[in-house]
Amino acid sequence: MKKVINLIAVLSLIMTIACQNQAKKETQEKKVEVKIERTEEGSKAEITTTKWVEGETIEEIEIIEGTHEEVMKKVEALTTEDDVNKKVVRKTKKQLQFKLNAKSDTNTEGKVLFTEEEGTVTLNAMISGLTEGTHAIHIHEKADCSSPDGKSTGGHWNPTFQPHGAWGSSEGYHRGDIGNFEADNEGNGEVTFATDQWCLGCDDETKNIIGKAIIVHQGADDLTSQPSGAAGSRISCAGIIR
Ligand SMILES: [Cu+2]
Ligand SMILES: [Zn+2]
Repeated sequence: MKKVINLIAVLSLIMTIACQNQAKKETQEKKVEVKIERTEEGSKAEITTTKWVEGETIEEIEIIEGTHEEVMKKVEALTTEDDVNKKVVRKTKKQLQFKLNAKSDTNTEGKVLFTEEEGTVTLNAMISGLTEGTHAIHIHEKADCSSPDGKSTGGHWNPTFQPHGAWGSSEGYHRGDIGNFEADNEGNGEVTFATDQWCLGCDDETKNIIGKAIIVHQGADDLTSQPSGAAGSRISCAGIIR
């Protein structure tokens, strides 16, 4: 099938509208991108609208097909107002970011970013003030970082009642068993971890990580000791809350 013939114009119209919602006092930002392609039958426009509302990214893709004149008319209308007949593909991206706070008399701090897109949650953590070498990172069961030793977060988050272990192990593992990462000789470490076994605020309590905590440990997780891998003291903590 020779459907898409030639790309005649990629017109990128970026509008950043910062408007204050009076009632809720939240700042909304919006970006609109328009891509126009000429096909055998006429033209096709893809309009991507990205909005940032209270830390959540919402992406909407609208596809308009028809004769070139029709498409251009609708694109024009769309970039001014929303009411035209169109196919809407809704794609939602959620993002939540937290600060990791030092615990157990350390200076271990950092940032944690969770992104949920198309059923996958990606964790990205940047951690500083570590001792060089291997450290464990887990999700613990309560978003309560109030105690100086981080123990107020409880044990490992384990909604499926499995033994502690290496992520993906056939012998079982906790849904909070992220594992280990390395810190360099300047005390910095980075963690990237993605899974479809978590969600940000869905109804499945075996997947929902909202209300839980991220804990970084002084030592390495041996991936076998019960109930938590003998990873030592809890040196940094962040509650996963909205
Ligand atoms: Cu832990
Ligand atoms: Zn565990």
